Amino acid sequence: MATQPEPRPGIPSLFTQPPPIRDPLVTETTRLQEATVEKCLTFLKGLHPSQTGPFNDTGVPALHREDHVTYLYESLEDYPAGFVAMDASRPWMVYWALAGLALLGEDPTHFRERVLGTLRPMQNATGGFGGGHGQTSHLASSYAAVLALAMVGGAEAFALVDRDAMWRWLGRLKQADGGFSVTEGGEEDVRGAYCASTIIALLDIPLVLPPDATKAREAGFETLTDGLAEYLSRCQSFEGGISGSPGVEAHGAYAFCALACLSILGAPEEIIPKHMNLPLLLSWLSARQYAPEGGFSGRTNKLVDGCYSHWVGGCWPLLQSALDGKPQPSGAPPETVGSLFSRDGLDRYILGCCQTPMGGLRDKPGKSADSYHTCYVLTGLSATQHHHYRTNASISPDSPFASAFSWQASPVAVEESVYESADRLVAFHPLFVIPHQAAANMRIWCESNPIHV
Ligand code: FPP
Ligand code: ZN
Ligand code: K
Repeated sequence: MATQPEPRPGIPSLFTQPPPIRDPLVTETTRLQEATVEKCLTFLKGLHPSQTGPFNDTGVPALHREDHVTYLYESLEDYPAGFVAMDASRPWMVYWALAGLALLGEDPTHFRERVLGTLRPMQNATGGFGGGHGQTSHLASSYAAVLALAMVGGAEAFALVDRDAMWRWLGRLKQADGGFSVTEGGEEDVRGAYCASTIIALLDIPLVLPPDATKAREAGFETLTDGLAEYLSRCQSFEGGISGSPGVEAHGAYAFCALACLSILGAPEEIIPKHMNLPLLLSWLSARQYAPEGGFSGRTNKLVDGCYSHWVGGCWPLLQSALDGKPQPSGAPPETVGSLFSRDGLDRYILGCCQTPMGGLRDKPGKSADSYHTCYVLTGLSATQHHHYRTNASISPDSPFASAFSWQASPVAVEESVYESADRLVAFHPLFVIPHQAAANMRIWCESNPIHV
């Protein structure tokens, strides 16, 4: 029998051995799970030939910062013909690259001219941005476009958005059940709710319903946000997780959309327990983190994936804030319930299993890097490196979004972490998923340049 090579020193046995309890019923699902664990274990133990290190004394490889920076710059260049399907996601490509670069400490404002030139033709006169020039407006591409504009910053970027047309378009997307469809005549789900509320909050879009918000008016609503929290509440499933729309399977990506949307609409400690069964949600969300992998899955009986480092990982600061309660009058971080997930486990999965040898980050070992995973794996790493909390000092104290603009971050001590100080990333706003200052600058500029409706 071949002897198993020893893991690198400093790694707790939780991350070097298969789980002690296994499902006795063997199915395609359990076989895939076991194969994934085996693959991840080699990387977690630091033994895969592609892992060049350096490894620290907790057995964790360094973040290959320069390689990831190069990968993301390259992601904004030309693509071969096989990438034609990405032509409907061009604002996303811009957002993922800029967000990833910002997390890594690069300055996204250098891209201002290029981003303005790229996004300008994608805006439609009837409101919103399409995925490319000549394409129908979609809430997801509009969300990505608005976040990219916030990151490059400056009056010209903020003024590029036709906010009057955006307001009217959002009114036409608002549905009779309180939610938003993602495009006119298209499907309605919690992505729509989150993308719409992000756009409304960052661009200071008037809340009053526009004249042609027919469905919302007929339902008796008066504002774009009426009935939205109640709609999200109906998306909590029997498992305690949150689904894309009422009655279907809970998924981590939708959980983030719903919890971030609620936390835009109100203070987490009030609005989340009011509209969600918190104990059930905590139980489902806790079950998303796996051992030994350390990463998160998106749903029950599925595999870990690096992008859930953000979609699931990003739920934790919001739930922590809900449990911590009202912000301190002093502006100091609150007494906290503490970490609700294993930061070390997630850091080990990200740094050990998600870095690709040529730069860029991935879903899991065996998969290729792409800019979507690079962005959201890094967002998750940044989230583990910071305590996110709210203060009474909102940059928009008198607006309905006072709470959303009151978040602060303080670094988690590197001595208490499995990564090194050189691996530290920039803190992101936990609701808008861009740098804090980028969100603040866009909101402040829009407040001082209101649209009159
Ligand atoms: C399942 O894919 C994934 C989903 C049902 C949701 C995907 C949505 C997002 C990632 C983000 C949406 C958010 C915004 C803001 C647009 P799968 O079956 O391939 O993956 P799984 O096995 O991990 O569930
Ligand atoms: Zn993924
Ligand atoms: K450390």
